[in-house]
Amino acid sequence: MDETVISRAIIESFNKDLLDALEVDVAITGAGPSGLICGYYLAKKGIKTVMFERHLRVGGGLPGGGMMFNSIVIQEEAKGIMDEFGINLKKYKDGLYIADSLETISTMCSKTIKQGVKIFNLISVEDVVIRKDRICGLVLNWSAVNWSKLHVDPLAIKSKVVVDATGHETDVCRIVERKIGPKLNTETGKVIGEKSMWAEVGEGEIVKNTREVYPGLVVCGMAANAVYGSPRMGAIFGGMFISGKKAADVVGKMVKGSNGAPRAKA
Ligand code: 48F
Repeated sequence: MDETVISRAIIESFNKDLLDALEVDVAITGAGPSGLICGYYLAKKGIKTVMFERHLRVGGGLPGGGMMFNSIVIQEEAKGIMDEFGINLKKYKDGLYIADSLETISTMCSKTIKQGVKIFNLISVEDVVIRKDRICGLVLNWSAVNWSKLHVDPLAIKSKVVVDATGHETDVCRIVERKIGPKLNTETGKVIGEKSMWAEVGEGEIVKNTREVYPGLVVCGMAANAVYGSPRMGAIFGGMFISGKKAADVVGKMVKGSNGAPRAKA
């Protein structure tokens, strides 16, 4: 086996995937739980979706469970999503379940990729592409370039819809606010910022907050609560999953031309 064959196989296959990502229906920023779930349900609707994750690993805040105790809590309302993914739940008390955080995130990642979503890790979203007051793509760079503060220009992709699933950072919304001004559809036009922990209220409000926050930009997961000024909720994840699924419905209605057929990985 010639080493250059291995190199050629990797370079050719990655380049093909990256070229295929240049024009997509949906580009999701952040492969945490809400982004993964959103991607899974979009691909299931036959919508061409790619995802960019800044870090080496996917999963955002989920693998760490609560304070590194690697379990998460799920409410009854999200049980259907866990069942669809085939993730084991242990009943803790009426209406509340416990799941292993590593089983949860590895299963969600695997099923999302198998459903047809291409996830690019180690790539950061550093800006958006804009046309006539509408977000229509993402500006990307290697995370290593950003972390080492090298002066290297980015590349861009186009998408019909962008999803901000960046969690507490609310990165894409903050970029839009910084570059375009206070034009988000929040009370102030700006990212209001998440409030201190109140699990019940946060879990209730996250679904309402999952919506189009600027033309072409949908926000889900903890980013939704942060942009609209709702509380954080800690290691209970039902709202996060339901938010990801709702985002897929919102985005699905915005994207024209979906054939409604499941998108399977070639
Ligand atoms: O933080 P994260 O897990 O967001 P989420 O899906 O879930 C929140 C929960 O994990 C937890 C919680 C439960 O109640 O509050 O925190 O809303 O995942 C966000 C992902 O986005 C990536 C980041 O590395 C993480 O994996 N990310 C953030 N900014 C960027 C990014 C960026 N500019 N480019 C690419 N990825």
